[in-house]
Amino acid sequence: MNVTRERAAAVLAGNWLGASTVPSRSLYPHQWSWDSAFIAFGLRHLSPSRARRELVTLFEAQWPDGRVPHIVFDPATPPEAYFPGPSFWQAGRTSGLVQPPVHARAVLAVHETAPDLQFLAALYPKLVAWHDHLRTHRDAGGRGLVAIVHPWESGMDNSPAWDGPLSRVTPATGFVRRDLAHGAAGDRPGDDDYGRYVRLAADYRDSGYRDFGTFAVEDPGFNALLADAELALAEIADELGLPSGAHREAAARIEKALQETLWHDGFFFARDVLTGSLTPEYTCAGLLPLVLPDLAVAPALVAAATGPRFRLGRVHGVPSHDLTAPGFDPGRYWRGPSWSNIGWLVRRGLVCHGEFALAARLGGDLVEIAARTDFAEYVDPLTGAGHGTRSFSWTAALTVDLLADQPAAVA
Ligand code: 2M8
Repeated sequence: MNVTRERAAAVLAGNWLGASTVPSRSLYPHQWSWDSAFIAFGLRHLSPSRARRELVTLFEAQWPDGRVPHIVFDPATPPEAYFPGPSFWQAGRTSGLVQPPVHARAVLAVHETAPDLQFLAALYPKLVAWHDHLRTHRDAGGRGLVAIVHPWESGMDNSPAWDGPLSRVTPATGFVRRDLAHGAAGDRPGDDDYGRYVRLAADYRDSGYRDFGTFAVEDPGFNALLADAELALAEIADELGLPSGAHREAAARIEKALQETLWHDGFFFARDVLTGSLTPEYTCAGLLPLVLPDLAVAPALVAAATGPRFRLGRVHGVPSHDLTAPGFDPGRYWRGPSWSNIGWLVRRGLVCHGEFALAARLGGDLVEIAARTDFAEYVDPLTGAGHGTRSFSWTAALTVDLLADQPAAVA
């Protein structure tokens, strides 16, 4: 076995709790929704049964209304290990928010590596209920797009794209941040932003996890991943001999809405539903529609990715924020650093649109920086230096997946 693959496998083994994987033993000691999907993409090459278990465990925590919670708390982990924990959310053993719906694609990938129709048949109705939940409860703008109610739902917590909408929120006080015990303050969101996250989550909780409050945003990343997930669901339905047309139609509708309402002047922007305006920041979320094979504007989006704002192929990974923006910060969380899950998704998008050389370069670089930084949570796009926590699960898992797909990319 390749050395990098062995080290990545050891990270995943170390973060395995027995029925799911924590993103990090120190910073994130529970199960996270989209992390588990990315982790399954890697685990399928190491142990398909563990990959299936990872996803089944997550869906065992699905709410009766179809939502897949963004955190499933480990009862054996002390409450002070993570804030906000179960007593904050008051929702049993989960949080009440969601994260991007990358699960259908993960379920399909696990089945492709190790065919298991029983697994597909068990997960299919749960995935349908999950997507239905988003469609019926989250179309705040009436444009056929999902609105997120909290920055945590985007997975890109302190992205500059949320600064405008977040400025309406009064920061909460009187809580203790646990993340700073495990991460450098300069790598993490600032205190005011954190206070706003807590206030928004508390307000949403107090509404019974139902109402849109002061934050409702149509995120191009979340919606592109939902369209991609509908395409994956169509393939799952085909495998099971079930009708799949409705899933392809759903994907086409979301893609059309994305292009008609979030595409502006050569890029995809988020829309603040409360003001109706597009947020002006160029962030990596705007590149994620590349995963859609029929995307008409793909050539223009590839041009944006390789242009001065993201410099794909000439920096490490895919910067989370516009390199030319005054607020670009190469080491702070989602305000500049490159994350391996975004690089991995963009690489998939490049393959989809025939950009094979660029995809191979990006894939090789992602493997190399993951190995060199001990599977860092994120890296400085300009220097490749690691930031955030180390032995981070999705970085390890996606490295395993890249090595399986691109064996030449050996560090
Ligand atoms: C980060 O988010 C959590 C809150 O959900 C946090 O900062 O405590 C994000 O990077 C998110 O995308 C990720 O899923 C989570 C766990 O890795 O950490």
